[in-house]
Amino acid sequence: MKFVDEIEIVVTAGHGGAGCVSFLHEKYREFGGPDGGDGGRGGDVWITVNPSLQSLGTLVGKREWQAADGEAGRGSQKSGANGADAIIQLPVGTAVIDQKSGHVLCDLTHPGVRERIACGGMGGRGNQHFATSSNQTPEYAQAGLPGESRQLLLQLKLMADVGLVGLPNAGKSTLLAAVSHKVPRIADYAFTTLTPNIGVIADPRADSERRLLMADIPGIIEGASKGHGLGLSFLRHIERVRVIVYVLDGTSLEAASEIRLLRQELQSYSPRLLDLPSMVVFNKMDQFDYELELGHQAAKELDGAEFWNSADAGPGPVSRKKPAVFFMSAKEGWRVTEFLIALFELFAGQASLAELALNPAEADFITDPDESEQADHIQIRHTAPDLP
Ligand SMILES: Nc1nc2c(ncn2[C@@H]2O[C@H](COP(=O)(O)OP(=O)(O)OP(=O)(O)O)[C@@H](O)[C@H]2O)c(=O)[nH]1
Ligand SMILES: [Mg+2]
Repeated sequence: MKFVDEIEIVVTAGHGGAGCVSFLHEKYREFGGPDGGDGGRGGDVWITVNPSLQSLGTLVGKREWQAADGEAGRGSQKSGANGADAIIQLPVGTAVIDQKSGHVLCDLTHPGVRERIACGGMGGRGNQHFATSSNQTPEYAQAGLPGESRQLLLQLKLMADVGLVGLPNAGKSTLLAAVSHKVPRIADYAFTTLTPNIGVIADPRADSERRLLMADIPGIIEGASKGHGLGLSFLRHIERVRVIVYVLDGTSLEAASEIRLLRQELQSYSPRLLDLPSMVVFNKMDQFDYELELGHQAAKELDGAEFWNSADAGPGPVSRKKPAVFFMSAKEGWRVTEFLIALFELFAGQASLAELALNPAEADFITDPDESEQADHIQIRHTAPDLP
């Protein structure tokens, strides 16, 4: 199914049923008085999380959601039935925004959330309630009230523990493929990844059963925060991550300026992202004699970069500390295990989203129909040879 992360829908709760005007006519009780029953309540519209959904794609064919109207009341004091509720199932991570007010009505950040977003109208009262001493035969009953109606914007922000951030072609998707069962599209050109991929990664240490969700998003270019490239449409998918991994093409000699650019774009999108703990990966090291040529130079350049230096001034957020730097090859699997161990260390003592999700296997956000059959179990590959 196509990956859809934003959609507008209209929801309308049910109209309340009308109250009934009726009079009791029985043998020997010809004027038995008013007995019109009440109308039923209109159904409500609810939103719930379905953890097995990966995108808003299921809503593409259904933009209007309507709960059932309440039934009208009947004679003999019979109330009309309440209208059935409408229930909209959404993937975890969806924000529900009222288009008119701009308010976020609810943010479905964890499974189990259930929110009423449009209330059904009250049923009208039947004429049985309106008899008075001066009017014992009221020819009047209340009409039901209309249900609430709202125009909603649904925005999916993927839920992941770790976000891979890098320029196009740096090897983000290759890294995700190296550490998870996910097989994203990988190719030697920019913007291979057009929609985010999420994979489940496992702690490689034998005594650990920990899991994390890792998001691979499309490459970031200058101006992404203003919508350039694939821009805002995917930056939102790293808004909720708790650790950022900067992935660099290690064969480029521009490490510091690349990280500066990536951080600028993150900051313009949401400054909070720079306060997150991070790691740096120099990828594609199999193409380089990194110890001799690039490693020292790039690491030194990065080491001295001004954006880490504020950390040295004293205690501050973890993010301001210099991140661990890994020279690795995602393609060959070099240093991938060390990288993973360090990554899991950052989550020591705190539960990951993968662990909080009801079923981690279901948290595999499949974004491409060709990829949908690839992941039926969690598996980690760390069998490739390490750097000599
Ligand atoms: N030699 C070598 N090539 C790599 C490595 N990692 C990735 N590549 C190659 O680099 C190219 C880009 O890899 P991708 O994983 O598609 O890069 P990406 O960062 O996801 O790219 P976008 O999705 O376009 O942003 C592919 O041809 C990969 O085979 C590596 O460790 N070593
Ligand atoms: Mg990619």
